[in-house]
Amino acid sequence: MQIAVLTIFPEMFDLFWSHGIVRRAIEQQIVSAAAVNIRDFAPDRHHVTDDRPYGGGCGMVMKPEPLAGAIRAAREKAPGARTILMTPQGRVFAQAVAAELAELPGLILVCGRYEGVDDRLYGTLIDEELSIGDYVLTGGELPAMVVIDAVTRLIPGALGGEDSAERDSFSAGRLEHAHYTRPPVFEESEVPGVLLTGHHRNIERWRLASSLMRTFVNRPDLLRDRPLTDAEAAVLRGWHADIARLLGDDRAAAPVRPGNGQR
Ligand code: 9D3
Repeated sequence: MQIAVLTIFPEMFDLFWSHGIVRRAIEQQIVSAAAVNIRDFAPDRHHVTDDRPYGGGCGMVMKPEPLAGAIRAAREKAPGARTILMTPQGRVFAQAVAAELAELPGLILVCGRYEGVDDRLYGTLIDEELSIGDYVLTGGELPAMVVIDAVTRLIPGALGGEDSAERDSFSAGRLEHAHYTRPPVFEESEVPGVLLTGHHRNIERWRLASSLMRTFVNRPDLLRDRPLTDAEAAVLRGWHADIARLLGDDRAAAPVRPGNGQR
């Protein structure tokens, strides 16, 4: 995949390209990456990229000519690429969006700064707008890095030996189970015994329960939005029975007793 980022701060990407999985994907030519300076496409002598808003008001707007020039140049180098403007107004980025983008031959990510870009860029030069969530940043550079990071690791070969893409789909729709490594006791706190037994069937069961517990407590919305798997339902039924026993409700499960509150 060809990735071009259009920004007035291309240096922000120098460290990003040179570490971890993104670096390895570039070295292995699974992706090509370039940060292009929008200023280089400003037609005026001083390479100005912003101007005051028509109609008045505070803040500045990104001028259309440098952006249009940078986008056209990037499109010529990356035929078939999707041009995406990073903006708080965009569709909210999520794992499903990352998976969709990972299928494309190229991405041209345009980073806004100031109050935004001149609205006349929408339509022909921009295919889509993306936000990374509902909080206010100072520009599209960090969001572009977020998108590139999430997309790169989904491209076949980018994760090397790790079977992590597989595990993504195993745990899809749930938070990950707890992880532990040596030592077995750290500041009085022990690794759960089952993980030291080598009993893989029990370890799988424990991990499913750990994953389900974290999801149930921190992100119950993830469980509401899809049907439960049989394995998940079995774990929940186990907890349900344990809780019923603690409450002394287990023998009275069938009829609803009057006077025991709602439900
Ligand atoms: C809240 C009103 N605005 C500024 C006073 C509009 C505004 C313009 C530009 C707010 C933020 C920005 C800069 N942010 C981005 O370019 C951006 C962003 C973000 O701020 N949050 C989440 N995703 C993204 S993608 C690009």
